[in-house]
Amino acid sequence: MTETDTLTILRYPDPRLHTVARPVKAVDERIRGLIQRMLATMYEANGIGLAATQVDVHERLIVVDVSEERNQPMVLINPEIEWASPETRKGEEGCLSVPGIYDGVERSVAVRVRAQDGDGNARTIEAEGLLAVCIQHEMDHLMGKVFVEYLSPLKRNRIKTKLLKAEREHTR
Ligand code: GNR
Ligand code: NI
Repeated sequence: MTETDTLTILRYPDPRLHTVARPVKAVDERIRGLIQRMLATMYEANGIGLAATQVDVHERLIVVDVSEERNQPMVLINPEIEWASPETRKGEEGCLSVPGIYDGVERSVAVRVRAQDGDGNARTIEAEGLLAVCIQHEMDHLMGKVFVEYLSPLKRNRIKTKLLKAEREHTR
């Protein structure tokens, strides 16, 4: 068994994070390979989700695993929100593309999502709790939206400055 290569995760404020993804045309070998690399990248980074946008692939594909044991991978291709609960809750979020930053975001507490799985089969997912939050966070990425855009311009600018400085110091 050979290890799957991981991918580089784009970091805010990289402008490519604001690209709107296009639908996946066919769940073929290319997409299956991408799914495996995205899962390896998510697990290596200890994330609970990853959107293709974050690895500079602008197609509607996300992977998620909110299980404690990290053994319940979920693949959502061309996901669409069918229903979102009017009830919302503010919860602490982080993002692999915004390392070290955590802040509150208001989200629907439950969603029903229509998507294709890794075999190209249509399915409907009813999610609540952390899974619902994660799916909404990932679907925002596919629309070119990063969670810091829900924060005040002041907070967002502080985050931008902090990450650019960290990047400069790392590159030096
Ligand atoms: O790993 C992640 N944790 C997380 C925690 C609270 C709300 C959302 C997330 S998603 C994030 C991984 C990531 O950046 N996905 O895009
Ligand atoms: Ni994210």
